[in-house]
Amino acid sequence: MRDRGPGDQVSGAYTERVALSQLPPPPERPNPFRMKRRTFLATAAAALATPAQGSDPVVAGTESVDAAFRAWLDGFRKTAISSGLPADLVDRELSGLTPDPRVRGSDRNQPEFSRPFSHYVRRAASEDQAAIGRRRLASLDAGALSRIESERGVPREILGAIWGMESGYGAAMGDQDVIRSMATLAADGRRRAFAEEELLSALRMLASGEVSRNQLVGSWAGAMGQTQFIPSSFLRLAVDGDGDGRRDVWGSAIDALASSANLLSKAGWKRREPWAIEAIAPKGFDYSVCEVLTCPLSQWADLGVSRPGGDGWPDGSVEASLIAPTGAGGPLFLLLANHFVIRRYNNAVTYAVAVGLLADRIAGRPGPVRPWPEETPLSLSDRTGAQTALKSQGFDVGEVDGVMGLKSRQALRAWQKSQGLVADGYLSPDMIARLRSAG
Ligand SMILES: [Ca+2]
Repeated sequence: MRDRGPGDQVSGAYTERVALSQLPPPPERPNPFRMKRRTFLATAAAALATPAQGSDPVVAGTESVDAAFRAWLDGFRKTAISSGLPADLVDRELSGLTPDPRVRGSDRNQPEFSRPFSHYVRRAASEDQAAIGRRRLASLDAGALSRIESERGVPREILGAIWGMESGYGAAMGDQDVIRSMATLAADGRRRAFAEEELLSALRMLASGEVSRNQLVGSWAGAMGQTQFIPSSFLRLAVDGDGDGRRDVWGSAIDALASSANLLSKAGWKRREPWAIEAIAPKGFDYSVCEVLTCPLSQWADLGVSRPGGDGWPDGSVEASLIAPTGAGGPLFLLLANHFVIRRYNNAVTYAVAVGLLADRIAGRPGPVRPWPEETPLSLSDRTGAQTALKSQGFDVGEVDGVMGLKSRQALRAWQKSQGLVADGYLSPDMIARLRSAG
């Protein structure tokens, strides 16, 4: 992960794990196998997810933070031992543990400016990145790669793209101690259930003897190795791809890619199906169906949606949903099931679209025919101002938090429709100005 997007950051085996991205700063994404089909980030800053739960942390001075950390640690120690972990191991790993301020910072960081969708995906899926991916894939054992593809059904370019997104093809796996990071997040309260589960899993990895203590390093969100698996995903889904009898997602790229293929395969990857098909909508098209309507390609055709160049659909019965991530003026994508499978890795549209586009490029397929529009980064106050204006006019945006999540995009589409505008749910400076003058 090194180049992650607009709102994601913790990605990786998150959704089945979590990995961290590097491009922008981190919001998050805990939550493994839950997939939200129609949630996607229209604007760059979106993926920030988990709202605060429990106590609002910090604020207080260091002493009370430490006291809160110690109190949590005492309770967790009992939980760990009663879950069956050996007391001597638990005591050895937890004694003397202190919170990691870097994790706190990462967890709370919300960028002032969102990174526009197209800026993110163009950088993540650049020709340079694709060239590195092709070279790195070519350096691996070709027989092992072919075996992974035939056993799991996931093509190597998808695995390569995830590898690139998650760790820069193994170059940046994260150097933060996973036990300390998870303890910090757990004590902090907002992601307690997630972090405690991952911490228990990390301790189980040690208890089993399968990994050594110094392998438990990764992103601030606990994602480890070349394809960034969180501990619970490692335990459930990591596999030995190179046949040496060990699941080494740190030192063996083949193990890491085989593990990712296993994750995707278990999440429902469909063999020989693309992640998306680029689409063109007719004049006067009602974009308010974006993100909310899932129907067969034949029905999209009935609505006037076509493919650039006039190509036919591969199979009209395949279900798809439409997104216009940069508005009606930019590329449109009919997302197929495999896009949502990629979202198990990191539940952010930006991330999954970047993986798809990078994979296409690694495989030598052309990118979108329609050019990306010029996009302007929006400030936090631009975004909260738009949400406030929508809310004051009676549109339900959810929380006014500067994150243009699905609810806010739906509200914007409804407002655009009420104004006779193209209802694409895309927040541009022009739309912000219209919202302000209307409010
Ligand atoms: Ca191995």
